[in-house]
Amino acid sequence: MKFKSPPVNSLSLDFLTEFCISLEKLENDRACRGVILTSAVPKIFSSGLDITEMCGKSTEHYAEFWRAVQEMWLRLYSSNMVTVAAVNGSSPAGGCLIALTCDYRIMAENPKFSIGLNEAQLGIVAPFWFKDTFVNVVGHRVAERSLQLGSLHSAPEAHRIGLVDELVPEEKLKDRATAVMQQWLALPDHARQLTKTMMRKAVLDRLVAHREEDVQNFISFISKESIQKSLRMYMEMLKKKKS
Ligand code: CO8
Repeated sequence: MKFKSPPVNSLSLDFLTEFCISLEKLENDRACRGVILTSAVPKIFSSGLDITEMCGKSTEHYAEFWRAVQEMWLRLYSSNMVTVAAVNGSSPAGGCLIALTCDYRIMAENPKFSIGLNEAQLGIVAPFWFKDTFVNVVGHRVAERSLQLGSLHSAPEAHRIGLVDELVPEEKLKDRATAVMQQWLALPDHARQLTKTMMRKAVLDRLVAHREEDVQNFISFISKESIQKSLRMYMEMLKKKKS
């Protein structure tokens, strides 16, 4: 599956809705046992949640948007398919979450590409299920430091801390992702799927049990004037960086 929502593959409500529908179709297709996620936008895997969806909108909109973010994560983290992220560009915040949610991550070895949960840099806090997914990949200490600092790690550093499983030259990314997929698909589906469920169930169950509470937390947090101000300043900073 190739993300193609220029300029930066930000995760808007439309993007998330289409992503979930596409995933569901693949999930229900018995002939499809695995999916490689990558980007058709040069230099960017995904810029994370679309910040404009979280700025100056109604409470109803925030609720709908946040449910779509939850849905994306729940579907991907619990997928029966083998999921491989071929990270061919920068991947902050929600983009990093998509990669973390996969079974295996391969990143293009370009040191200019960065990946991480940088929410703290925006003055916002990564939700508990972002944090849980991160901890499950890199361990508690690395996650704690990286989350508090809102670190964006260069590709080599991401590999060093275990945030991505391997680095390959960009032109070899597709072939390597295909080879990894073949390796994972060589196992019997039922054994692999049950093992995946065993490893991920507690974290999945936690969001399922607190889903509505999590929506309300998001709404009250994002509606705060101080948070809105931080997000507006961040967007302005992105625009200024350009000029
Ligand atoms: N949302 C909306 N618009 C964005 C986003 C985004 N995430 N990222 C970039 N854009 C826009 C830019 O403002 C710019 O718009 P315009 O052309 O109108 O000026 C356009 O996309 C292109 O951006 P750049 O010029 O910056 O493109 P570059 O190729 O130079 O850089 C990057 C690409 C590296 C992706 C850079 O744009 C960047 O760092 N973006 C910000 C990424 C980021 O910090 N995302 C975090 C989003 S928050 C999130 O995912 C989790 C939130 C959890 C919520 C918890 C609340 C309780």
